[in-house]
Amino acid sequence: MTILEKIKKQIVYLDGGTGTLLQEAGLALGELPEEWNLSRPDDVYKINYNYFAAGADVVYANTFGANSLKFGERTAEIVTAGVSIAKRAAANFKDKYVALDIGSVGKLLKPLGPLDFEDAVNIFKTTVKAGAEAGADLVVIETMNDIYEAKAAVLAVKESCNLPVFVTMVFGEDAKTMTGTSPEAAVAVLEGLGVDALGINCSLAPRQMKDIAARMVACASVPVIVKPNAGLPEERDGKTVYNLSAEDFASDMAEIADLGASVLGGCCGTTPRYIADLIQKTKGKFKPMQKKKITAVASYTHAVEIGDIPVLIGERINPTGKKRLKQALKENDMAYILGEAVAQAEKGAHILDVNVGLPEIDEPAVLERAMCEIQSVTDLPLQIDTSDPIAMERALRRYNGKALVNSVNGKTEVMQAVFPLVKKYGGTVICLTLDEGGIPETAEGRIKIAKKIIAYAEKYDIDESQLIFDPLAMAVSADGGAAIAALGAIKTLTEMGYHTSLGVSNISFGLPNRDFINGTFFACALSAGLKAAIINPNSQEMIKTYRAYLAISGKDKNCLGYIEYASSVQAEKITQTAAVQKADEKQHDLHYFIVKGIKEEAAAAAEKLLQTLPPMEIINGYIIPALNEVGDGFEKKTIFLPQLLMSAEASAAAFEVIKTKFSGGGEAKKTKIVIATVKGDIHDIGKNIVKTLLENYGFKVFDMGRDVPPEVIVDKAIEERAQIVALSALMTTTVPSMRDTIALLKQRYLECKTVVGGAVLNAEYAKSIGADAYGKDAMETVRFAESVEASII
Ligand code: THG
Repeated sequence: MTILEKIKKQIVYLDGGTGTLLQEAGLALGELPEEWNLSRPDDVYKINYNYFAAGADVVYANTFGANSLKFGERTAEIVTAGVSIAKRAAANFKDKYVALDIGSVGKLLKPLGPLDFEDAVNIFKTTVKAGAEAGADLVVIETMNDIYEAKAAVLAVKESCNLPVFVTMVFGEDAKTMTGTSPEAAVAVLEGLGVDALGINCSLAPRQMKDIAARMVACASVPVIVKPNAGLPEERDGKTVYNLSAEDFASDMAEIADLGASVLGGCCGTTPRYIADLIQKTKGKFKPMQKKKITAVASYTHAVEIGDIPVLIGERINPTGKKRLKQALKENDMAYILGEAVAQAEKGAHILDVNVGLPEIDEPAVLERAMCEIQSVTDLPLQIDTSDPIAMERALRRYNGKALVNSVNGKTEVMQAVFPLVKKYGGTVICLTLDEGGIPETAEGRIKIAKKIIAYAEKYDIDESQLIFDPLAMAVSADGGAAIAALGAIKTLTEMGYHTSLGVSNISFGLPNRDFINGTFFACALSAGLKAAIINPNSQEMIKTYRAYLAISGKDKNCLGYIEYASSVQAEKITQTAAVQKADEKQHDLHYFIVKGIKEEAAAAAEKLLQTLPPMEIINGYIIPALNEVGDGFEKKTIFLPQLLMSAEASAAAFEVIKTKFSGGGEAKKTKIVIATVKGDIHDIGKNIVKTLLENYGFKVFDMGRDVPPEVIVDKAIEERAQIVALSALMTTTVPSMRDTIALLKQRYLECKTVVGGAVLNAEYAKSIGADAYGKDAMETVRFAESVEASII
């Protein structure tokens, strides 16, 4: 039986925490675990063997960190050795599988970090090719904090071999990944990419994974993987231990199996004993996954379902009839597009259409760039609107989410170009009901084309749940029957169980006061069953129609949405009459551009303010309040890490401009901070984020890099008379060296405060190793630094 057959028939058991066992076998601090594939193959073999013997069906080869960033030219050799060892262990049993194990490359992808998306794909490819050649049965991509990196890894697998691929992401207790991805978004993106099983691993105990697992089971069509830690970490006698016994772990896992997760194993701290107990307690609990037939798109943070509640797609990023946008596109002026994106999001759009098609521009390049930049200012899912398959592929490949694809139609040539892209990258597709014969005049003609498209999509293994039909609204000024035909088709398609979309504003081309027609047509279309409306969200006529429709159709419980909307409009009117000058929506200031993370505009706004205000007033009146607003949002979880960093960058851009006007110091904070990833740990993603943010808040930061010995950190703190030492560690194995650093600091420089952070830490643990504060995230570290700053003034 292949692993793909097996996961459809029974619970499949994975192994436990290989790292924990390597450590027990004597892996030294700072030593790369994958080195042992060459230097101590017998120890690795024993670990693999013991997990198989405990009953695991699948063992992860010791290749988690075997990538070319860490091993360079030796990568293939290390990977081959790791897979071969696991295969030798598997050969002692029947029906066992070896997984090539792939973890994060250890650097963040652009725009959050330094690594280009395609470079990440290539790094993963080197590992995948070696692992596939060495005979792995499947590939597991695990412990991913960033869905974008997971996407790069999946593409690398799909483009290098035909092996099955499983993906597990790391979620926090707030049910979000580090970059803010929800379980539903992760499922939409990963299933779109064609993974064979997906789920969650590391960071949490089984109990804390329950809700997340349930949410995944509710929307996934492929088996859900749950691979938790052996409880929460605690420090005992200088060692990290996890607080759940094998028995308790297994009992909690039984509840997770009852929820319907069916690929089970353990992560940090779970020895073969845990796997044996897990198997005992969950045997026979298998529940096959049902195909969910959910129609959804997703950004990197959240999924938007096309279904019961109609969704609004903002049409404004489209050069049709817009001189200003055409000019912006020709001049590569992204700021204007970003402004349109943010404005539509504020007006309540759920998805943004992105169309940059102009004859005189390089559409593939501009579309890719526009998609990437728009994602740095809004987390709404995007709709790729192009008829150029090359532009479509580039946008789909680089999009950090599952896109809405606008569009395919019934022309054979177009279906042959679009469907393979949708199959490869994932996407929900808008299908225009036109073909070689044009747009049929009648509703029946359009339905016929819809059926043809469904049959054709099936050939590419694209389920009809991934299709939305757009029967095309044409100008009613040119053809009096245009609206009737479109509405008839919407109604019939809805009755047949299909989702529909329309470019609503098409209807009014050539007429005066287009909003009047658009609003009424929109109401008719909603009433006929329209599920996705491409509209202008800046039009009050359209938004009011939408809000009113939801209320009168019973889709707005207790009319709460309507009341909120209608009273905000009322408030807007009052402000407008009271204020002497009419509120001009486009008149945004520096504060706004920092909050929204629009770098260029922030710099320009700072430049302008400098003509009338002294630098300090700009900093205190605009920059700091804006950063605080974003920081508060981050703490309340209304804003996520990517947006936080974009705002930090925008404030840095403004600060650069203002700096030039400073005569003397005085602006900077007094607190000096030495920051480092501790000895033995080479992960610096978290540390770099904290550093960026601290600097943007005006602190003087000395970055010591990663794998830094205690003496070096303490020497630097003393030399600079630093008030704070900030320490980062990602791995359980390196937390002890964090404690050593704190101990040495207390010995030699007692006045200095310490703040610690990292994936395996928590407040209690931080306290137990003697830290003054636990930086749960970057923002909390900033708050701590601010409290120290306040105490020295
Ligand atoms: N179906 C699908 N996609 C579509 C359409 C559709 N994409 C494009 C279009 N139709 C929907 N988008 C728009 C965008 C702009 C306008 C109409 C539909 C529009 N623009 C004004 C003009 O041309 O005069 C300019 C507006 C302004 O400057 O304020 O009307 O049907 N799947």
